[in-house]
Formats: sequence, structure tokens, C-alpha cells
Amino acid sequence: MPDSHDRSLPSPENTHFKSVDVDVVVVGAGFAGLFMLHRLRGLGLTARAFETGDGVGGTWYWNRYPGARCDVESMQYSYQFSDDLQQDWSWSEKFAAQPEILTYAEHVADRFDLRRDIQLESRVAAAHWDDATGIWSASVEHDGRTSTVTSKFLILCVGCLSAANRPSFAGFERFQGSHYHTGYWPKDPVDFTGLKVGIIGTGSSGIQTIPHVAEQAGHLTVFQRTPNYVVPDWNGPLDPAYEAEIKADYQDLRSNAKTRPSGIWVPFNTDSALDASDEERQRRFEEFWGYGGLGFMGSFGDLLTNADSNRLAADFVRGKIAEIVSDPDVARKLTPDNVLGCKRLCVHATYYQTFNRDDVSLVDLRTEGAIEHFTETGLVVGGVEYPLDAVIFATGFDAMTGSFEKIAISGVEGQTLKQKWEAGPSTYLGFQSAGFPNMFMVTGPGSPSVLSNVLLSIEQNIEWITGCLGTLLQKGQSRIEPEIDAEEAWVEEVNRAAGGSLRSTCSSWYNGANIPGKPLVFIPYIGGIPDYTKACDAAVENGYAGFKMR
Ligand code: N01
Repeated sequence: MPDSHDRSLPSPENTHFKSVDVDVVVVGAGFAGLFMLHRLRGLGLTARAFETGDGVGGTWYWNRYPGARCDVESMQYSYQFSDDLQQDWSWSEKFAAQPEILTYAEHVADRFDLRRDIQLESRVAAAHWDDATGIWSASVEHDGRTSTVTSKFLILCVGCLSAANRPSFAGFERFQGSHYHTGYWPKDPVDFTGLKVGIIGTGSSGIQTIPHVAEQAGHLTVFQRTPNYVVPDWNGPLDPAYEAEIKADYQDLRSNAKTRPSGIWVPFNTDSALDASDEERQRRFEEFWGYGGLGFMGSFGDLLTNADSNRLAADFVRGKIAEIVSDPDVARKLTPDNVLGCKRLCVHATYYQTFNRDDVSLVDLRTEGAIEHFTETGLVVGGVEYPLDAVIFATGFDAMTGSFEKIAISGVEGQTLKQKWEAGPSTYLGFQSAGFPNMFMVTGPGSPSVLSNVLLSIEQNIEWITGCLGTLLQKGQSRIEPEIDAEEAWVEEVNRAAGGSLRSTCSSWYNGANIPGKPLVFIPYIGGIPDYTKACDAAVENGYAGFKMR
């Protein structure tokens, strides 16, 4: 991505930034926080990033559960702002595992000398906007003390999936075994050898964890509430010829990816599954099953917009489950009955095979009853106690809003973000929310974020924010927030787009249904990368239309 913003800006020291500790407080040092710091330096602004963890990497720092792996190809799930970086870095596998992605984040922090502006083990607990002075005050918890850091801008790089959801189960405090959450996995490897392990949850994290823990545990019991569709990734070492071909013209791949709604360049057909003959449809599904990964959804163009087409693709995957799983009763329990890809499609090559092992059993919480309570030595479902030495919560996240709302953020007239978003998040283009001047969100609610190659979205968001701050400085202005009308119109657009997709038709973390009491609204923008980028660019071309700058 070119360095499009103007770097010949007035020095902030000479303008209006003297009264603050730093020009910008950045919250989080994951992929977004790292790149944001880099761009802020380019603008000549002082910035400090605060990170709860004791290392950089964000999502890839916390989600170190066994089997954690990205299901977007490594050659695409990587930064594109520096051609030297993308040429120098070599991925070992087609889909990188968590340790390698974390190493990559650490490399970026070192390569661009970012660590000197990052304070680790420091949690931003609250942030308060003072409308009279136009200053943000962040309360930072570090080493048992809380200090205040003032800034002109607050940029939240907190990630979309970083507020873990651990449902409360009756009697859990009595449980004597060990317990883990996939989203907060310990740094030291956990040894499950010979243990009776239970895992609750069969979303992407559970599905990746289950085959690995099954290899080690004495017995693994999977507590499944909703079965998910899992397609194989056919992962393997990265083909050096493929790598060389991409690196010969990386820009081509990057540009092509931006033409896709998902921001991921994979084979994609535009015709309807209903227009193909039975033979052609079967051939196409097999071909895309063989291609592997999320690209399966590209076998036909209408799988997420036409319920009949979706059913045909879902039937194909259901058939695969029946072929792979030897016990028909287990296969039946593992077979989803909802829309394919409505909950996020999961990716793993040997997930279903795992259930052919004698030392793995499946408890179907829909037919056998919900988890009633824990005991000292296990948990009870439908009156049956399952003895456990360890339990793994793969129960997901308070997605997209939880990571923002866990910081006590208050804006104009003391209104908190949590209060403003009580009926659902409200942003303009995902960047800002009216009443919270000078606060920016990276991959916020109302942006494509989780529905896209999130690294591409992070870069697009940060380039936009950088351009916006640069313009503000050039104009000698110090305050920006959205017009309420523009924000409301964008929320309407987010809802309109969601209404056109089958993805809004089931319970999922996309619409808050996984968290009791959370408002049921489709949170990310599903209109796709091209339309979203067009809307962001149009705002700029029209003089930051929809934003109040002064
Ligand atoms: O979380 P989830 P996740 N009793 O919310 C179950 C990304 N990611 O951490 O479906 C019993 O998807 C819940 O059941 P149900 C990716 O975007 C990417 O797995 O609500 N069960 C569900 O099965 C992904 O979508 C990668 O009925 C309970 C599970 O817990 C997102 O992160 C890898 C329960 C939660 O699944 C989140 O995935 C990993 C209860 N009370 C994650 N509460 C890759 O790139 C919840 N559940 C590959």
C-alpha cells in the first residue's frame, strides 16, 4: 500500500499539543497498534501504546491454545505497507500457526523500532474526554498502580475478539481440576497427557483445539451446543515456487484481493448454484472442497444470499461428515442443520476424523441437556456426571463491542460509550462515534473487520485515520467527530447490508446472540471491502463529509 498521506506537516510542538503527555494514546499493541504507532511517527506525532500483555501481538499473543492457526493464507495475512518487509519475510506454511504469526509481530515491532513507544503489562482501564480542554485522560494500570496519561487523541486498537466470554456455570468454584480459556491460554505449554479433559464449545477455537488435545489426553469429552460446518484446509509447507511467483509481483495479489468482498484472493465463481446441473454442482463442490479453506464459499456466487443454493452446499458438507465419521449416531450429532457460513465457517483438515477415536466422546447439549452444574470432580449434563481433571472453555468472545466496552470510556457530558451503545453500537464508518471527539477505532463496529482479511482491514483503517489526522494538522485544527446524521445513515447502511445476507439469519457472535442480554444487531459491515473502501474514500474526497472538524 503506498504511503499516500502528506508527510510535510507542521510540527505538532509548534501548534496546540503542548499541554498533553503525548499527542496520541494508542490502546493495544497487536497488529493494529503496531502499525498505528509506525504511521503516527510518520506524522511527527508523539504516541504511546499501552498493552495489557507482556508482549506484542494482541490476538496472536493471547490465543496460544494448541492448534491455533490462521485460516487466511499467510501470503495474504501479512502487512503490505512495506515492500521490503513482505519481500524479506518467509512463511513456513500455507496457513501459519500461532507461534509463527507471533514471531512475525515481534519482528515487525523490532524492525520498525516500535518497542520504545510501547508500555507492556499496562491496562487502560478508563479514558475520559474533557470537552473544555479537548484532552483525553487515560487511566493506566501498571504494576499495581494507576496513573493518568493525557493526550489529544485516543486510538483504540483493541481487536474485535479480545474480550473473552466465559459463561458462568453453577458450582464452577467447587471444581478442583484445572481450567483454561482458549482466548487466554497460558504461556507455558499445558500437558494433558493421560488426563480426563473436557472442552466446552465447538467454534473455530474449539475445532482447532480438539484434535490436538485428543492426541494427548487420556480421554477427551467434547461438550457441543451447536455443531458447526468444518471444511478442510489441506495445510502444508508453503510451496517455494508459489511464494516466488507472488513475490515477483506482490502488488498484483494485494490489488486483486481488494476487489473481493472478503479482501481475500481465492477462486470465486459468480454463478448461482441453482443454475448448474446436478453433476456440475457436485463437481464444483468437490473442486472447492479440494481447494480447501474458507474459499469453499466461492464455489458459487450466491451461497450467502440464496437459501436454496446454500442448502445444496450445506448438503454437500453434511454428506462429507457422514462419509468421514464412522459412528452414524456421532455423525448425526456433528451435523449442522443451520445455514452454511451463517455462523463463521470453521476450517480444519482432521476435525471430523478425531471423533473416530475411542478416547474421544461427544456430548450433544441440545439433546442430552444443558450443562447443569460443576462438581468438585467434573460436570453434570442431563443428570450424568462426566469426571474431568481439566476443562477448556472454547466459549468465544463478547465480540466487537466487548473489547471497547471493557474500558470505561466517557465522552462529551460524561456519556459513556457503553450507555451510547446500549441498543447496539453506533459509528460512522467504524472509525468514530459522535460524542467521543478525537477517539478513533480500528476495525470498529460498522466496519468489515471480522468479515474480511482483518490484516487488510487494519491497514486500510489505519491509512485512513493517518490521512485524516494529517489533514487535521495541516488545517491547524484539533478536533474531529462524526455528524450525528452521517452516523445514523451509516448504521442504517450496516443494517441494510446485513439484511441482504443469510449471515444475519442465525444466532452468532456477529449479532451478539452469544452473550446473554447483548442487543441483537448485526455488528460488522457486510457490504464488503470494495463498497466500504469506496465509502471511506468518498468521505475524504468530499472534504471529510460526515465529520465535524474544527
Ligand atoms: O468462539 P465462538 P471461538 N454452553 O463464539 C459455545 C475467530 N477465530 O473462540 O454456537 C455451551 O465461535 C458456542 O455454542 P453456540 C473466528 O472469527 C479464528 O471458537 O453458541 N456451549 C460455540 O460452540 C471465530 O469465529 C480462527 O451454541 C457454549 C463456542 O462455545 C471467532 O474467532 C481461530 C456456551 C464458541 O464459539 C470466535 O471463535 C479461532 C455455553 N454456555 C478463532 N457458551 C482462525 O483464523 C458458548 N458456547 C482459524
